[in-house]
Amino acid sequence: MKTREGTTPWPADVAARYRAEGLWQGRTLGDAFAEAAHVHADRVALVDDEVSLTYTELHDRVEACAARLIDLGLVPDDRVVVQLPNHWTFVVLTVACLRAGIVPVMALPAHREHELRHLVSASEAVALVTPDILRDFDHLALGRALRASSPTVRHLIVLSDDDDAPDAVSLRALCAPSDDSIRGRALPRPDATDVAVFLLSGGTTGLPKLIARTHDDYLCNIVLTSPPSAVDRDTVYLATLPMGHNFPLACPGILGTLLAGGTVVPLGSPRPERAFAAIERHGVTHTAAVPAVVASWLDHAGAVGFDALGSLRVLQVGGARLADELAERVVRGLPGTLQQVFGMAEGLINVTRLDDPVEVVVGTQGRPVSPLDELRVVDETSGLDVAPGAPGVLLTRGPYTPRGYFDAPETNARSFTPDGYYITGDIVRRRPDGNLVVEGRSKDMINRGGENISAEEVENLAYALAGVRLAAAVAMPHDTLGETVCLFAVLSDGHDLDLGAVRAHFDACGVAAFKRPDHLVTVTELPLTKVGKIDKKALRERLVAERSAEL
Ligand code: J2J
Repeated sequence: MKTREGTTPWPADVAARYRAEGLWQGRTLGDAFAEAAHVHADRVALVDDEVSLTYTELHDRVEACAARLIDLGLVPDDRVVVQLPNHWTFVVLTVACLRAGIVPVMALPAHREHELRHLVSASEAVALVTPDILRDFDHLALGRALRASSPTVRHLIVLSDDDDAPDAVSLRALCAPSDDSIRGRALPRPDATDVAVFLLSGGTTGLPKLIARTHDDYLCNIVLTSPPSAVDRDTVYLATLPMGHNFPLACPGILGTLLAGGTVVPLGSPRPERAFAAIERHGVTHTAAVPAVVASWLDHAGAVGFDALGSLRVLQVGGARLADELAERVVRGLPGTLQQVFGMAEGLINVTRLDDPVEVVVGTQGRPVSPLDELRVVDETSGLDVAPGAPGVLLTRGPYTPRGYFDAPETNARSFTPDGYYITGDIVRRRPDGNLVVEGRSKDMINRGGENISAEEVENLAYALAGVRLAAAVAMPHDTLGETVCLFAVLSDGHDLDLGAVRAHFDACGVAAFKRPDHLVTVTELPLTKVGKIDKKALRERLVAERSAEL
């Protein structure tokens, strides 16, 4: 299938307006990078423990990588599932794909067979890019198994220290400087309206949905998020969140930094010891984190002081609600300015501005980055707009919010209104100054330290366990992660179950480890709503009540 066939276009008059307003520039991300590389030629674009590349050098490797992908037989619009740790090769490969019109599908390092198999098949990927072994997990073996069983995957591309996998293509070799055989080769040129990248949704109903982002809309996303974070040629951006996630990739993140002439520093772990060392060593000015990571940085700074962070100018925090108390500690303690970011791979990005009063920065999740972002806050049941300032479900559409998930008509009927608003499932309050406060969620998800987990997916996996008659996964409040996964289960007579067995079962199913239940509560019955559905609200309230009883 061509990617275009699975996407829901913006209505022609709306698209024309975005073009007329200059939000859609008719430029591809690859061309935008090539222009930046020309302007910032000798400045350092990408640096880590292994390489330090100027814009000219990075551009050369990008062009070479694109040519080598074409030599492998890949053609524009081919999909490539990319599962890489934060590493310089991710940047070269991603920009090379953007340049040649090959579409990366951004998997996360935590994904396992269950998720990758789905991504490969939903995107009809022709290639899979993985590390060989990462954190004791053999990605190469899994890659081989996926290739063997997939009708579409032809190539396995592997990031490895020792290139001893004869049946796989070496990612390092793909990302090497150009040589005479490929230098100056003409490459295909995608159109700005083509799909540039597939991001993943948190997935309310099971496995992640694919979100097709066009060059026009994703460049718009980057261009709009850059000024509010003051990203410019002096920016040194540390990427510790998984680089294929929308937040570090393009809000403004890696791509925003590269288009501005700044320096990107990939780092494989957000652990405070490593992050602090990288910030000090590279003079990092900007970074993005989820609240749980920020909490660990604050704790670490409590022990070693804030000296290593002296260069930090902007700390973006998002992915999950930052508790006001934690926000205050950041504002008081950390050098630089806190920026709250309430964003989503589906589009809409809200940010607090760097010159906002402390009360806004601490107590809100910011406001949209574009005046053409349309927002409605509606009553969950009636779908009508709530009174100004009252909480309701956030709906949105705009120049960088696609009108549907890729090739998913049924989900789209549930997740989008007929007039094209994305139903975020987030419960927000809009203050008179336009800033949003995220109050909760109507979608059945658990946000575990910024990882969005579908309750339904956890329940489906639980039902495969012998003896589970009824299962309900709900969020359990947690101090640093915000929420963890609590599984309530009603067992059939004569059956027993403990948490260890549940977690072992999830591992055996090959699902990402963050989806494993953290708690198991076996019960004889589950509360039901009036229409007979499992009453998750009651279960959540029970967990909250039990927690406060413990305190
Ligand atoms: C509360 N909930 C939040 C916040 C996201 C920037 C930042 C984050 C994401 C992201 C992103 C939140 N407070 N500050 O793509 O570009 C929850 C909401 C939202 C969902 C989206 C970006 N920031 N959330 O987290 O697609 O529930 O994107 O709908 O992974 O995370 O998740 P995701």
